[in-house]
Amino acid sequence: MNDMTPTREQREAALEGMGCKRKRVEDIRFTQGKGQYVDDVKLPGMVFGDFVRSPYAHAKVTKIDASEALKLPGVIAVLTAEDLKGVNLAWMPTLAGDVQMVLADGKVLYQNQEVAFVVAENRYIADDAIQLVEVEYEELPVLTDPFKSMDPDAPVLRPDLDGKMEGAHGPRKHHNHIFTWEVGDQEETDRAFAEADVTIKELISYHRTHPSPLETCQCVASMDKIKGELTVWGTFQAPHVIRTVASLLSTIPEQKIHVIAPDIGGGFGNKVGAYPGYICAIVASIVTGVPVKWVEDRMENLSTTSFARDYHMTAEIAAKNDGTVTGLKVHVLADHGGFDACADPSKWPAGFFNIVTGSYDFPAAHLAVDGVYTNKAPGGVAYRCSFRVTEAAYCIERAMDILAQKLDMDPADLRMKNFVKPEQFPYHSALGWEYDSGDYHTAMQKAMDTIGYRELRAEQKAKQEAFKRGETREIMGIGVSFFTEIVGAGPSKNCDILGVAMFDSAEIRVHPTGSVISRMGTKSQGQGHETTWAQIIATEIGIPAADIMVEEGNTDTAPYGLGTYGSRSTPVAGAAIALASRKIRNKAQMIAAHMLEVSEYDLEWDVDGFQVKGNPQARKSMKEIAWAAYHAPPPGMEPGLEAVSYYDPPNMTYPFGAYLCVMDIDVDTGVAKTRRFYALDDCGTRINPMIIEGQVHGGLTEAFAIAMGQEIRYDEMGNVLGASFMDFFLPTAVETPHWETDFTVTPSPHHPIGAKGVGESPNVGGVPAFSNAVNDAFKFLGSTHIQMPHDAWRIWQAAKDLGAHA
Ligand code: MCN
Ligand code: CUM
Repeated sequence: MNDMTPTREQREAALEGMGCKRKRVEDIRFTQGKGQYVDDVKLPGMVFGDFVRSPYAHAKVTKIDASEALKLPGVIAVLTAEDLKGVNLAWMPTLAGDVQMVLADGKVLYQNQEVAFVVAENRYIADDAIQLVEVEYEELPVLTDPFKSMDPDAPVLRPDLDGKMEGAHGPRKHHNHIFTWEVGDQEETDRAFAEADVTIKELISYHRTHPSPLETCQCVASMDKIKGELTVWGTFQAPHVIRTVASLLSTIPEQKIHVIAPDIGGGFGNKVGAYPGYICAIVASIVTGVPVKWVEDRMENLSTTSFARDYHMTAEIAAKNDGTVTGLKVHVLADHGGFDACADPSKWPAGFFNIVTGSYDFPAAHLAVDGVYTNKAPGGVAYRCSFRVTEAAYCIERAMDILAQKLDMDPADLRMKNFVKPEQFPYHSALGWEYDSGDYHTAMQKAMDTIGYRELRAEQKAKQEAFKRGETREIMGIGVSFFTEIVGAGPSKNCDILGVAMFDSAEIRVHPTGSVISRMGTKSQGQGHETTWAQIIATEIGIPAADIMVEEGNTDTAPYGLGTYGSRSTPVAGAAIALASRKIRNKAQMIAAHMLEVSEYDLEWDVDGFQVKGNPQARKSMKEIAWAAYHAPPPGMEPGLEAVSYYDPPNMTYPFGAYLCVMDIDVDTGVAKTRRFYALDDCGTRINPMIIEGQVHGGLTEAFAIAMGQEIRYDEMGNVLGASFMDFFLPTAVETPHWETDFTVTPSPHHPIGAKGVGESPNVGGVPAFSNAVNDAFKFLGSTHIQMPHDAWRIWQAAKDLGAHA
């Protein structure tokens, strides 16, 4: 070996494979303003569509007169539900088994609902024309409180469902009832409660909020009438699904529909579903024969496209005096708005909410969820939610704190006592899941040691005494949160979208010179797939990540996939990428054997090539093998070096984490300052630690926003409050606390590289950490539960109600 031959370590480092803090390759264009987003798509002859929207939350639409609007120069068409009826598109199916109006058909169900679609030469003319469309409404009684949805005299929101007492998820109890979903053993749970030493019960509400991505939802539809082909560029988290849905609805054959999701400026679950804007742009392009662009503004985005949460959870825990939990009962009232349009691919109407037993070994549990209609925008599954895991984690983490308080136990100690133990994995939960792997005690202990938990508790105690003596007006809270996530939708037994099983895919082609193009069925919206997918391939086939191009989002070139949401990309597509790579490596091994004139069984893999066992000098690098695959493959073998893999995961993955928040609160102003926030995440094998850290920083910032102020509220008239950045709390660097991140690694036993998802974990674990910190601060004054969001006004009010103000 001469001095110039790189060492094994140098060869490994050159790959920038798994475990490397590789810099994000996509950021080269993003940080220079060179991303190509939907609004950058500009086609010859392109026109613009925009909506006439309802000012009322509940009203009959008695008349729509577009004649004045049509007289405005530059206005091309005005579509209403009557026009859409001609193509059977006035209503569309939702991903939750309901139907939804595309344009108001006889009535409106929430403020800003789409009433008519104006198509004009430019945005400004469209906007002017909207003012000229005359719509007559007849107001109806408004229902915004989900607790009143099933009152006997509650207004009928959905006359289209009149008399239908069977919904997509079983029997309906009332005209505003959508479903009841029950899981677990009620009898056994009742018995646990009857025999309990201690029980707690609390209504824990998770308010309505919105993911509010930087880029709103938008699309450009272009129908080529000569070829009979439709091309749609859009902000789609699941482009292939949009193609299938578009084909089913339009009857255009699927091969003649080209769906392209270009760069996306954040999705956060807001861009999974299909919206009236997409349908109207497509229909308008078919009608007019020219490309039509639709771009939401901020208010439209916040008030009409998929909101998040609005879950009202009554949690009860049964326990022994020593703190051992024996039973969990949860009832959820779920506010789905005017249509059940949850972008939920699980087979259940409340997603994976049955992970609500959390990280604790509950021997018995029972869960019931009732979904109801209200005069609010539809949605509910978005915002780093893992399909209702955010709500479930908040519910159980708040409830465990309340139990600790009742037992006069430390909340961290209560958790430690009840954690599922390492030897119990794979663990079967009382509500039906099989947790793949975990080591909760180690993670929690590391978190407590790092932050100095016992010392902080001592400091808190001293502060409480000083407060009681009147020496300070500041109180201190320590928020403990330990979450178990469930991501990787999903095994076809658990999940599908309109009947399509939720596998994902990867196609990898190695070129003669040893560079690679690879395509996946997922679609990054900022998560960094172009960087991380190349790292998996680099490690698996020994070609440097810098020589591997990753492409997603074009349905013509990418293999069919179900898209990116539910932190599923790593658990599902990540596995497909590893398996496709291994197919390539297997073929490469045969080629190398031929080149080295040995049996393939005499070869072993070493970083970036194959070497003869016991004679490492006899080796062929992957680059050499790639050339040979095209130049001189073994006799009888097909030339080329490429592979495809479609992966249907055998189970979900179960990431977890321990989050601790230290907060100082001024009771006189209600201002809460986050002194420290420590987040330990375990997402199994880590592909790119820097990207994981970025995901955690982003998710924690969103969790902070949600817990501490962000909300989509409605008044009794159904006016949506908080639908602009004047009222909707979007934290900037000024408000955002400093994040301390940490990790443990417990690989998933069923995933080819042992990886679990991480994208949503910080929101799942973060919100309870903040809320528990606020609640922990006040509990010495006798409070058990203060509802979110914890903005300064509400904290001030809570302090006042507890008699803490002078
Ligand atoms: N990763 C890793 N090692 C792991 C797990 C993940 O290096 N063990 C990396 C992945 O390779 C990927 C990123 O972390 O680059 C996130 O991976 P994963 O957890 O699989 O999640 P997805 O890629 O499926 O992303 C979806 C998730 C969801 S559901 C929401 S909502 C959310 C989130 O990602 N939306 C985001 N993070 C976001 N980040 C940005 N910038 N923009 C969004 O819209
Ligand atoms: Cu639930 S928000 Mo993400 O799944 O796109």
